[in-house]
Amino acid sequence: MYAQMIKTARSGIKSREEMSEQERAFQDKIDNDIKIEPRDWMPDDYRATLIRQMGQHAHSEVVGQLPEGNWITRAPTLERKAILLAKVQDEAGHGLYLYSSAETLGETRDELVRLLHEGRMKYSSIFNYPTLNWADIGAVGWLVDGAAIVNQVALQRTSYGPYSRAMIRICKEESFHARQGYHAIMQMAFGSPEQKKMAQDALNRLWFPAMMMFGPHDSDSTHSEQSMAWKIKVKSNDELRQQFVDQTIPQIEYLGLDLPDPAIKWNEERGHYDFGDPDWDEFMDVIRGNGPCNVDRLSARKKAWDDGEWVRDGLLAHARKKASAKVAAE
Ligand code: FAQ
Repeated sequence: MYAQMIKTARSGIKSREEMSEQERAFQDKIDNDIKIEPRDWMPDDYRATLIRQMGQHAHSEVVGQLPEGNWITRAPTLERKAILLAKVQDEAGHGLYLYSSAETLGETRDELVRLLHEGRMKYSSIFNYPTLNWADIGAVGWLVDGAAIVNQVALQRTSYGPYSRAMIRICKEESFHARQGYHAIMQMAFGSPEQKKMAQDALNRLWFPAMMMFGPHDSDSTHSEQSMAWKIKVKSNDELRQQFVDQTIPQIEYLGLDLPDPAIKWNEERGHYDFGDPDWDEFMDVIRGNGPCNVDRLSARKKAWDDGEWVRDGLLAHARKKASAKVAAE
């Protein structure tokens, strides 16, 4: 369904006068912060935008397991292994909440997965960067989950009920993820000179990719204007990026690490940190499929999907058998 919907041309934001009565009633609900629920009427583009964003978000959670999962067997202590295992498992759960929420819009999980595997749906750019060593795992928890939380706390107030409720649940788990990451990086930053060097290197490499997670500048964002009018997004890409920078700089200073960007400077007038731009050409390249790990990530997901077919078939056969036994007994 989504594949057909995205083919329909976007008509831009309609003024109140251009809206039909049904569209005006819908916009009034949004403006009054009344959640939209699955059985409510909604414009086709609202539905398609949500399926796109929630589907991409779900894919990000699932693909996001790969860079960290890669380190479960090599975690430095049993405690770190148990923490990482729990975190990676949580990410799978987040993917499931989000696929289920997207299903309430009439799209199946199988279809979303198919579109991902065919390269027709995206997932977060950040997961196309490698995790080279243990410091990267700390930095992923600290910076990547940290950035994800900034975005997801705002999304708790999104206008679509099932998405908003999924976000509330996910945010509770994400804050454990960020804390465990910061704790891991703290141990390295306060550890031996070699460990501190690794922490610095991880920060330097992951800083700009983490900044890219918020998407292009508002002026270059395709969907922001309409998504904000519909309160699918409640804060803009640039607002969220600034919030992330402001909360993370004092954390870097506490660790005693060098700032990863020479342009970072407190701006008294704005009451915010100034900072430099990520390389947007690199961002575009990564989301077009040409990042350092895109090919590996997609092939790992396709393999997992294919290898799991017998499990899905078995579960379906069992569910069908149970359902027909129930019908026979009635
Ligand atoms: N990566 O018009 P906009 C996590 C695309 S969860 C890839 O501004 P929008 C947890 C965008 O899709 C991380 N593509 O788009 C975890 C659009 O292309 P399209 C995921 C990106 O949707 C931690 C085009 O660029 N979080 O990390 C990216 O209004 C650790 C134009 O952009 C979410 O998905 C990007 N970074 O705003 C898991 C949160 N940015 O679709 C495991 C929900 C933009 O037209 C381990 N999503 N694009 O072909 C959102 O809030 C929004 O979708 C944005 C983008 C803010 C990401």
